This record gives sequence, structure tokens and C-alpha cells, in this order.
Amino acid sequence: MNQHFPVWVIVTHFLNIVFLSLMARSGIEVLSAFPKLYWIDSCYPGREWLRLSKKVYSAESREPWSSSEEEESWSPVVALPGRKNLGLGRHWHLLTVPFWILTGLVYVVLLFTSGYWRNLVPTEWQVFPQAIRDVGTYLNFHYPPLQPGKPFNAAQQLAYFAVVFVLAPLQIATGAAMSPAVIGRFPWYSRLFGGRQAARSLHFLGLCCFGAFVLLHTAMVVVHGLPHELAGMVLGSTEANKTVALVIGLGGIAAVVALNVGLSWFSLRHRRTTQRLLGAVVNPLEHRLTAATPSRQAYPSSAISAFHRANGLPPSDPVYRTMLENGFTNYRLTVHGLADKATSFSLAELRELGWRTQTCLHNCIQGWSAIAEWGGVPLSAVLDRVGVADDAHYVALWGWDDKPLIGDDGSRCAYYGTIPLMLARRPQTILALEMNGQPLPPEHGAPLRLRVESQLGFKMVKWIRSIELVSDYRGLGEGQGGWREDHQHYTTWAAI
Ligand SMILES: Nc1nc2c(c(=O)[nH]1)N[C@H]1C(S)=C(S)[C@@H](COP(=O)(O)O)O[C@H]1N2
Ligand SMILES: [Mo]
Repeated sequence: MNQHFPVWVIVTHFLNIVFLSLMARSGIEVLSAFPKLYWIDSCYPGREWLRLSKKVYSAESREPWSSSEEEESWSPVVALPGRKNLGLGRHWHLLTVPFWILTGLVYVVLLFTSGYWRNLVPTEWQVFPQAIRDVGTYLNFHYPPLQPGKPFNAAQQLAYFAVVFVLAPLQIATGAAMSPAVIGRFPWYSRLFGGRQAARSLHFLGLCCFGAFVLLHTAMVVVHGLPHELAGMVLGSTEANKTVALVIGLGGIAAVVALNVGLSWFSLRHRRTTQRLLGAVVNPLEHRLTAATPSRQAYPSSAISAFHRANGLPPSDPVYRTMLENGFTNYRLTVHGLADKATSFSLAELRELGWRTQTCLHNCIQGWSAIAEWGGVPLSAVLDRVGVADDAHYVALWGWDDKPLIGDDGSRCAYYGTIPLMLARRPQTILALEMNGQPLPPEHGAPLRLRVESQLGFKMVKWIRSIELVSDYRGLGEGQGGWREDHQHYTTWAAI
């Protein structure tokens, strides 16, 4: 059987191996941050259909727990970069996706302009029964016949068609359905897949399908005769020189492995540099794709989750504790920095500035979600009251909780987050005082927390102590835009 493949098929096939390996491993890193899969957006503890972790947490638990405890540390052998680096794993994932999509687009364009599509797209019904017969032939340890004028048998043709035209697009579509910016602006889109968690589950099952395909595909290459098939794969003809093909083919595989090992090693060793380098590409891209998507969520109250996970536990600061015991009667929010008049507000004064309620989906970067009704003051009303100076571009919010720094040298630093003014002024950006019609519970940020509905959960600072208007976030903390950006290498524009 002599088969011929054009150069562009050889090149895109190889690029696909490179990008799929990076996406699979970085995707596994993302999964390790919340190794549970649900069909329902409320993520009720125990109702997951798959749990890849021994730890069990319950909604009835008397000890409060933080969702960050649910994170697992997986080996760099399976995850990119490995070892609890969700922030960097997401950077790798989101960096690779556009290159993979680009490769796919080039492939599909060439597929249709070259006429090669006839080898993949089924044009006659008989391909289907023939593919079933082919599988039977394989199971009897024989080779099915190639289709007349085609380099593939019917089973191959259908398998490749399904991967290119069904699996890959579905993987992109379910990926987009998990983005808080997309969910916020087009809630119907994620409903197409049954919600964000169903999209996440389908995205995972898509990965499993890719894995199964790669295993089967590789096994078939071996079954059909490795040197012969490799010659087709790297030199374009199964009749080409087998030794040359073997050297190039094994060299290619070694290069992909070396790249994966090297990127994990570099990322783990130089985490800030990796964050900066990848962020320089990913941040502007993410920003451009999602900047014009204000949240317009309005879930019915029947959708409110029976249980809402918490991430971060209430501050232990004695001043905070005393205020909590006294029902926050002495609490004052100070707003300072680049404001025309620095002011402080009691909770009652804040309420007088305006009020809105919104029932929205909370999307934690780890992967879980939950729905709640939030009531509070539009942040824009507070900004109008203090008067934003011309050189102010960001709103920084300081939390009351100190967190142990990563690396644990004993020093602690306050949780903070920053958002650009453009986000701060959106209608669904509020300083919430209430959750589900009650004053905020301590674990959800009492007495005051940010809600910025088109972003990931970590941007929504709880237990707000003060608000500062700044020209640039680079002067704060480690300069990355917030506590989790500084210490967990998250991106500061958190819309995907
Ligand atoms: N001050 C403070 N705010 C915080 C955090 C924190 O640890 N400290 N965690 C963030 C993260 S990662 C998430 S997902 C949300 C969780 O909000 P919830 O606990 O109300 O569900 O709070 C965010 N705000
Ligand atoms: Mo989170």
C-alpha cells in the first residue's frame, strides 16, 4: 500500500502533536486545582460525578474549610508545570490555545483549497458500514482495504473526520463556555452545554477522547508497520527511505518530549519570569477578546445554590474579630489615594449611596462555581462620591486578612486586588453588604466584599478594609496586580 501525504499535512500534523501535548498537560494542571467534576453549577460537595482526590469535604462540616484546601499537587510528569501551579498552568494553556487554533485554521483552509478534504469528509453513505466492517477486519488481525483513490481506509477516514470536525471544535466551544466574561455577557451560551460545570465535564471528556484517539492512532501506526508508516508521516511517502524517516521521526518525538520537560523545568524554576513572559502575550490577548463584555446576569432566585463554597477563611486580626462580635457598628470604609476628597463611610452611609441586587454565577479560578444573590452599593456610586482624580486608573481594594506568603519565610501580607476603572464602573460591579438577602456571612466577606461579575472569583476582595485609587498597580505589593497575581502567578485580567 503506497500512501502519499502533502508537506502541509506533515507540518500541521507535527505542530498538532506539539500543541496537544502542551494543552493536555497544562489542562491537567488546571484540573488538579479542583479535581472534581460536576454536571450542576452549584457544585454541591459530594454530588461530583468524578473525584480525583482522596480528600472529602462536606457542606455540613462544622469546621469551616476553604476551597483552596481541595487543590492537589500533581507531578510534572502529567501536569505542566506540575506541583500546584494553577496560575502558570493556565498561562501555558491559554498561550497554546491560539497557536493550536491557528494551526487548525491553516490546516482546514489548505484541506479545502487542495481538494484533500475528499480523503476526510464522508461523501457517500457507504463509508459508515464500511468503517464498521473495517473495525471487524482489524479485530480479525487483518488490514482493511484502502478506499479507491484515498490514502485511508473507511475507519481511518471517519476517525480523522470526527477528530478534526467534531472533537476539536467541541473542545474550543466548551472551553469558551467556562469563561466568566462569556457567561456574564451571554449566559445562554454556557446553557447550550448544560452550564459551566457541564461544559467543564465535557471539556474533560474531550481530553479523554483525544487521549484515546492518540493511543489508538499510535497503536495503528505500529500495527501497520512502524518504519513504513513513519516514512509516510515524516517524508510524505510510505515508499521513502525508512532509515532517514526513522531518524527524523524519533528525533521529532524526542524534541516534543524535551520541550515538555524543559518547559516544566523552566516554569518551576523561574515562576515569576514565566508569569511575565507568558503574561505579555496572554494578558493583552485575553483583554482584547473580553474587554467589551459587561455582565448581564439575572438568574432566577430558584437557581440560588444551597451551598456556596468559600475561598479564604475569615481574618484572625483582633480588630476585625472585635468588630465582627459587635456587628460591625464601628466599621468604616476608607477611600483614599487619587481621589478629590478622601472619605470614610459607615455601612449605613454606604447604603444611602444606592442599592442593587444581582443573582450571579461565581466562578472560582480553581474550577468550582455557585450561584448567589448579592446586594450592595454600585462601586461607581462610591467613586462618584469621592471624585476620581484624572490620573487614577485602578481601584485597589485591601482585605483584612493576612496570608502566609508562598515560600513561608514567616512573613505575612495582606490580601489585595486591583481592577481597572473601566471594570469598577460597570453596573454589576458592586460593594456587596448582603448575600441571599442577609448580611454577608463571615466566610463570604462580612461586612463588605467586591462583586465584579465578569471576572474570576479571586478578583472579588472580601473583608474590605480600605479602597485606594492608584494610577498603576505596579507600585503595589509585588507589582502583579493583586495578592494572588503576586504569589500564585495568576493573570490580572481574569476574564477566562
Ligand atoms: N480578602 C480575601 N478576599 C478573597 C479571597 C481571600 O482569600 N481573601 N479569596 C478570593 C477567591 S480565590 C475567591 S474564589 C472568592 C471566594 O468568595 P466566597 O468565599 O464568597 O465564595 O473570594 C476571593 N476574595
Ligand atoms: Mo478562587
